[in-house]
Amino acid sequence: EEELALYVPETPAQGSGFSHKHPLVGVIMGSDSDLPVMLPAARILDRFKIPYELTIVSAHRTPDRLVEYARSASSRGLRTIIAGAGGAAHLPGMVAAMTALPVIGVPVKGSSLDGVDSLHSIVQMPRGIPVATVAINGGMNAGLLAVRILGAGIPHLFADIDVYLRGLESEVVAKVEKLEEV
Ligand code: RP5
Repeated sequence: EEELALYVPETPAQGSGFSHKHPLVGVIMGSDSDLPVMLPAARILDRFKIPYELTIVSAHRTPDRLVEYARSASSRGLRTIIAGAGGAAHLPGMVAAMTALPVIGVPVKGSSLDGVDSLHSIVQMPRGIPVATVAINGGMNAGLLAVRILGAGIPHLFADIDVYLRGLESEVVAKVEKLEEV
């Protein structure tokens, strides 16, 4: 069982070159039932040694907590927020309305409408308030997008992303070579 209380990963910023130990990315979700979808985002941040925090903020069940979280995010040192929610998924959009930080929305697949409800709720933001929306259950890509947002201004992180991409390339090349042996 993963600990859901606000937490910093085991290996916060070691070797990453970040000068402070405060989280740079906020990973939030509407319910603990979203955790399986959001954990891949956290694992990506672990992999790139980016300090983050992970917690539950529900737009509907904890509206005051939502306001407090979003309003304090940038002054607490966060640089981007990943927000996942299912159903009538207002969390990412409401957070984006209350902070100037970039917000990445993760539509979580619910039981009745297969996540299309969540996708539409998150992606159809009104003019002026953008949310960068990833695929339904796209937690991993949300993590990678957060890394890219940070990496654009941090050369060694930018280089790490390139190494990651070369790794993906090598995996496919290895599979191609294996297929040629068949
Ligand atoms: C949303 O409602 C949450 O983000 C979750 O995806 C969905 C169901 O929540 P639970 O009833 O499982 O707590 O707010």
